Amino acid sequence: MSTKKLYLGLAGLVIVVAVVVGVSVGHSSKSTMASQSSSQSAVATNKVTIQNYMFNPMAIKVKVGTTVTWTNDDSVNHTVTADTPSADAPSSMDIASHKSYSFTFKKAGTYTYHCFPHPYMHGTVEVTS
Ligand SMILES: [Cu+2]
Repeated sequence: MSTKKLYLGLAGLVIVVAVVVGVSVGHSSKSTMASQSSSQSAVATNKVTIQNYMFNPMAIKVKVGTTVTWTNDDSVNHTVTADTPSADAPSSMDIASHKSYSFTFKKAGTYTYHCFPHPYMHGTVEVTS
């Protein structure tokens, strides 16, 4: 029996294991990075700026009873219109350039909203008790 052959076989096995482990480690670290960049967490603030046809920050979180103010920094009118209209959700008239709109959230929940003239503009307010 040749010990040289046995060693060669073991070396080959070690290489195969190393490659498999290396690939799976590389994979998992990549997928972790992808999930981190895709999950956008809500910002704790009560001020939203409307600029370049976007709500900034797009997602905010506040406590029940907080008044949130949206300020329009664009030259065109925008609105803050709840996706699901209710007395507990924001619904502004046109917010003119450099004007603002405020709404007090009295009930916990996740409120998604958009801009009426520009339905591709989206925002979210997470209200917690
Ligand atoms: Cu708009």
